[in-house]
Parts: sequence; C-alpha cells; structure tokens
Amino acid sequence: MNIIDELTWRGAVNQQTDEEGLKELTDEKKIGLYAGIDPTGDSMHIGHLIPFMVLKRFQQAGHKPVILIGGGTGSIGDPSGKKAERVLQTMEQVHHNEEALKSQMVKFFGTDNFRMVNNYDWLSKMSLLDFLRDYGKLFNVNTMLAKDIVASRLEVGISFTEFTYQILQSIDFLHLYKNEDVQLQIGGGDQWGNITAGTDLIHRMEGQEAKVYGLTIPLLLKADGTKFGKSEGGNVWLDAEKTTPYEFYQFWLNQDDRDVVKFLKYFTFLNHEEIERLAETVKTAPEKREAQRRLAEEVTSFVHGDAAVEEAQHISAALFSGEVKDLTASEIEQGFKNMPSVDVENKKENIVLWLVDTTKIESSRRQAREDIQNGAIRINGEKVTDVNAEIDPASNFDGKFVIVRRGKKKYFLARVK
Ligand code: 485
Repeated sequence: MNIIDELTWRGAVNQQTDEEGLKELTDEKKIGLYAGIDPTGDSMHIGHLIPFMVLKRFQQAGHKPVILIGGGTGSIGDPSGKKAERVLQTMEQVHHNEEALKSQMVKFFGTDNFRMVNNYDWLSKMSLLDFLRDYGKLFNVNTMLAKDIVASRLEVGISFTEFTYQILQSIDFLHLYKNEDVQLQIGGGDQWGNITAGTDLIHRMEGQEAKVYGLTIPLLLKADGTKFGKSEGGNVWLDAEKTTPYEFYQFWLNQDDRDVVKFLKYFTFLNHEEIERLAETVKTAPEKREAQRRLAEEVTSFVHGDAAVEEAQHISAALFSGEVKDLTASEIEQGFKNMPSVDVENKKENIVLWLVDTTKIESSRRQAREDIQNGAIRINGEKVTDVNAEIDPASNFDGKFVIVRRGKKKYFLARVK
C-alpha cells in the first residue's frame, strides 16, 4: 500500500499541498522528508509523538526521515498556537533542551536510516544583510499577514521577531531540499502556514517545477470534547521522570471506547487486520477492554520498552487485587505518585493512634476502630482487624514504606524517614 494511502487509512492526513503529486512521487521512489521540533522544553509530550510516528512509518516504508531540532527557531519561538508573545528562552536553556530532545529521538529512531540536524547550524551563521537580501525580498508582507497564525495575533499584537518565524522555517526547508534531498515537510495542523511558506520559497528560488510537498496531520480530538494528551497532572510526557511509565500506561488504558480505535491507528504499528479485529472486540466485548490494553502495551513499549510494560502491568494488578507485598521500591514510587502520602518516623505505634495522629488517614479514633473492626483496613496488603495491633514501619519494603488501603479503592502511602 502506498504510504500516503496508509496514512489516510490511519486518519493521519489533514491538508496536503498536492495529493496526486505526492502519491506519484512516493510510488516512484524513496524520498527524503522532515519534521521539526523546537527545543522549548526538555521533553516531548504525546502530542509530539504523532508527527514523529508518521516519520517512523515513512522510515519503515524505506523513506529517509530527517529530524530537525530547532536550536535556531527555538531561540525565537513559533507564534503558532500561542495567543500572546513568548518570553525568549536563554540560549543556555535552548541548548540544554536540544540535548534532551536529541536523546529521546535516538530512542525512537535508532541510529540508522535517519538523520538529525539542528537549524542553529545554518541560521546562526547567516548575516542580517544576507537574510534581508536573499530571503526577505522573496516574502510578501501581505501574504505573511494573511497566514492564520499571524492574522489571529494582529489584535493582541505580534513582534517583528515572531512575525519573522515563518521565514526561518522556510529557509530550513530550502536548506534541507538542497542539502539533504528532502522533498516533503510534515507537521501538525498548526504548521500549515509555515510549511506552505517553505514550498513557496523553494518554488521561487529553485523554479516552479521543483518537486516539494507539504502534509499536515489533523489535530487530535477526543469524543468527549476534552483536549487530547492531558491527564490530571497536565501534559503526558515521554520523559519517565515527568510521567512515570505506569502513569503513561494507565493513560492509554483509560481511553474511551469511542476513541480507542482511532488511537490504535495513530499510535501503534499494528496492521490493519489486527486493528480491525480489536475494533470488533470494542463492539462485542467492551467490558474486556482488550483494545485499550493492547493500545497501552504498544505505546508504552514503543516509548519506554517492554520491561516498563511488565512493570506497569505488575503495579496495576497489585493495586487492583490488593496484593501489594511483592512490589519493588521503584514500582511503589510509580504506582503511588498521585496518591496521598505522608512522611512518618520509623517508630512502632498502636494502629489506631498511627492512623489518626501520625498519618491522619483516619479522622477520629472512633472511625479508625470501626474501620479496623469491619475489616476495611489493610496494612501492606494484610487485613488488620485487631485495634490493639502495632504498626512497625520497618517491617516491609526495606523499611521504606507502609502501604495502607482503606476499603476497596483508597490507598495511602507512608514514607518512612
Ligand atoms: O524547519 C522547522 C523549524 C522548526 C519547526 C519545524 C520546522 C518547529 C515548529 N515550528 C513547531 O513549533 N513545532 C511544534 C513544537 O516544536 O513543539 C509542534 C507543532 C506540532 C507538531 C510537533 O511540533 O505545534 O503541530 O508539528 C512535531
């Protein structure tokens, strides 16, 4: 199947500069293509994953992806999607973020059959006069003003610096066209204006017959109307320090039946038959959540590796069943990241006092006694029904944690100091 048809099947095509032309070109030969990312943060989030997974699909089909890290453009800031002027980052921040993004990219793309470039290398060397004479002259301010991104900012205002951003991204496309054999730029829907500015520049400089194309990917919407890619804690990051693999896994596992097939198409490399089979299970046995589980496994494995999937599943199973005893310290840290926790001293204490005074898990002694006697309290996975029992914080998990469960679902973590 032609790669563009494949992307269309996956729902991953929004706008194209020349649908027929690109299909012909990709049928005819393996092409160079690129997507760029600005180092405005030190990790990608799952929104970024979409265009880079599309690049990866091209790579798997034998095409040659180039990943552009925008060390130059990132020092300016793309006005796309921003309602107000950005605060400039220091160059130190930019370089720090570049390194973080590069190492994430290497994880996804390996080291072969793709290239990574940084537009700081050519943009930082250009003189102001060259910029104005060689490129500025080819951009019509009226056309630039008419781009959605700029037009939507005119009321609040936009600096000359951000206004110029589209020229910089266009220079990149031209640079890669000339030096890296790149003929296609892809990006999210918000990149349409920047991408077409680039194809226009190349046509002006290299001639109308130059074969260059642009393709954007639709903005992902969820069936319930909320923004895709956010969880309670904010963005879902690809950096395991910011979003633990367990949280990451849970995020996918919790997707709605109405969204899961769309996400399987977008975020996994499963083939059509497999996705269609999973789509059937959503209809016939939605309660099993097989499609969600598969989605969570595939994406977590792609981003964090198979061991992280196993760990996430181990944590989920333990928290669900209450059999928490053999969780490792790292699994506890991940699983309890968003649950209530308290610091406690390593001191033996009566359970009622410990639950009320020391940890404040229970609001009163009467309530604590009642819960204990009703069998609603589990300490480190074991039911405790004796109100005279003693808590020994050093007894489990290398003396680092005490896990308390009240009722079926409520967990608390005491960290032993
Ligand atoms: O030559 C280029 C220089 C910079 C860029 C692209 C080509 C980056 C681009 N202007 C941008 O701002 N991208 C966003 C970013 O860096 O976070 C996001 C887009 C999103 C998707 C993603 O990058 O908002 O649609 O393209 C990869």
